[in-house]
Amino acid sequence: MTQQPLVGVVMGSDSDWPVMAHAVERLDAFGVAHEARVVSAHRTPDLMYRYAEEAAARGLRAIIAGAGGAAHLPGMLAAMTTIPVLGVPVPSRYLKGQDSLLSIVQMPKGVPVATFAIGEAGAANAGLFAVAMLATGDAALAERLAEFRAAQRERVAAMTLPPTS
Ligand code: RP5
Repeated sequence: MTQQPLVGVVMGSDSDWPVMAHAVERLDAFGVAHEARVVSAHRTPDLMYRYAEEAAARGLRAIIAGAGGAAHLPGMLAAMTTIPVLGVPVPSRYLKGQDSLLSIVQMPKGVPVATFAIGEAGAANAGLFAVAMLATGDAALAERLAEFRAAQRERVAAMTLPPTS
């Protein structure tokens, strides 16, 4: 996207991309300007610090942050900016993302992170949530969101099930 990004999608590693791409796909589908970057809380703490510090001045309105394991990226970003942070727990190898979920959702009071479901659904919903946030101040985007919901409703309403034997 060449437009000034409104949503930053960040993740702790390129191994998170197959999950986090689902957030980016939703932003793309709604034409929301965004950027996607690898920013690690523990491997590149200086980069993370700079990203959070510069986010507001660069015009970001929301940050979707995905991480797995001891997933402190969303919480650390939220600690350093007042831009809303949407946390996506990425499935981890041994604990299947339960660790990521608890790390992100259990923020002590004072610094919120909006936490989504583990994995692909969470990433997609974080993208949709960012769209919904921006749509509160953008009538055209709100209309596209309403159309998306209507299409989804119709698709589900038309679902049929195979007969039982
Ligand atoms: C976290 O560690 C990342 O968010 C990723 O989910 C996890 C594993 O990273 P890699 O070892 O695959 O780079 O920082």
